[in-house]
Amino acid sequence: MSLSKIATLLLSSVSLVAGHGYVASIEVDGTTYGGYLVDTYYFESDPPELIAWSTNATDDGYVSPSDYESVNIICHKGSSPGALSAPVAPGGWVQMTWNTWPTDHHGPVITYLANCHGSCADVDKATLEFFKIDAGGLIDDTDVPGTWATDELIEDGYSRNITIPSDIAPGYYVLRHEIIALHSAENLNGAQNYPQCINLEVTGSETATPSGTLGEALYKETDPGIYVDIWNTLSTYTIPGPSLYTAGSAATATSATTAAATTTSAATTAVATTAAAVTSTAAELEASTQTRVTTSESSAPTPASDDTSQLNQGDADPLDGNSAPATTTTTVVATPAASSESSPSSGVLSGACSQEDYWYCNGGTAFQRCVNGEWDASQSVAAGTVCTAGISETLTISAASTRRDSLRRHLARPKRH
Ligand SMILES: [Cu+2]
Repeated sequence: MSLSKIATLLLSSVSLVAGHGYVASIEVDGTTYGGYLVDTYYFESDPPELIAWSTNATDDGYVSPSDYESVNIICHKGSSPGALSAPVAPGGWVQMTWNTWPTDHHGPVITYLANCHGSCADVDKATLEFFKIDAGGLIDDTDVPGTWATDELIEDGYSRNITIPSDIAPGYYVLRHEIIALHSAENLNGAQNYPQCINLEVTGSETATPSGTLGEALYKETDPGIYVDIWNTLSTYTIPGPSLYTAGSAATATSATTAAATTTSAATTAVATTAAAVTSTAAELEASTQTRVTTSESSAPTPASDDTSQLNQGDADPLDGNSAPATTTTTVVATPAASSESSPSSGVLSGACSQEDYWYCNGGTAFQRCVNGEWDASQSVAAGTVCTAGISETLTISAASTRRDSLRRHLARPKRH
């Protein structure tokens, strides 16, 4: 063992209290693969060959926004490609499981693919062009700081399922999976990115070759989904990075007007999804492989009940204010193959519904009802009230928490790392 490694080992044992995480195992179309156990393998002279990329992030640390234009953001600090790759069919699935995740490190969970144009084992990571295939953001902001994709991940045993687009051309790809922790993101350069990469070999004979974005161009430190105060109520949250690629869509979904994308997973049924009812002018489509639904990149005015007049005391919040135009929301309803209802949390629903007379509360501020098999028009809740987000048999309306509440929470929150 080198002196530098010993020094790193000593340092890392000191900083273990940080208690972040890394992807410890990966399941691909039913086969389980080991992750790069950075706190072990980094210190071994002959670590195992893996599909996972190695890193030197032995402190379980993160990449800062100030590092977004460096190679560190691509697959974490000091990363090198995995020697192996896992075969996966178009429409197949990948489950990324973290060893742990701190409950207060709320934020989006995002996954990309990039074609290696040959083996990924010796690819130059700086040439990889990533397209987004899965993203979860703010699920429900009823109770600040809200329920986030990280909270879902923790609930699901520190894991997230990702569907490979069903039309992707065969070849070797890097899958870049990432948590962005936003608990300090009200500060410029306060977000924390935790990227993790693995190699896949997409099989089959499909033909789609979505265009992508270089890792060093994915984010900017002032992106609205990066520099954001989650300790205040958010009327919307913009998942960072380029638009989501969905099978059958153009590579750049931002120009789509109306599209109906249907993706059905092949052979496996465990996490097969059907994407339906895409109605959009712009933006982010996100569909997780479970019974999640999705938000959009649309902006909406701050709810009228949110009194900003007195309590906004210099508390910089880039999403505050009423200047953002309301735009059409994008909704992708991900439904398990076994059918049934999804549980949307944000975005206006349209089209068919299966649970007659059920209510859908959209982000606490608007509601719809399933009438004659279709979602009716969205209506706002009364000023000063909120509904409990999600689909349910009864619509629960309660008094809105005030700005003062969230400000107090903001000021009283514990010290964070
Ligand atoms: Cu931390």
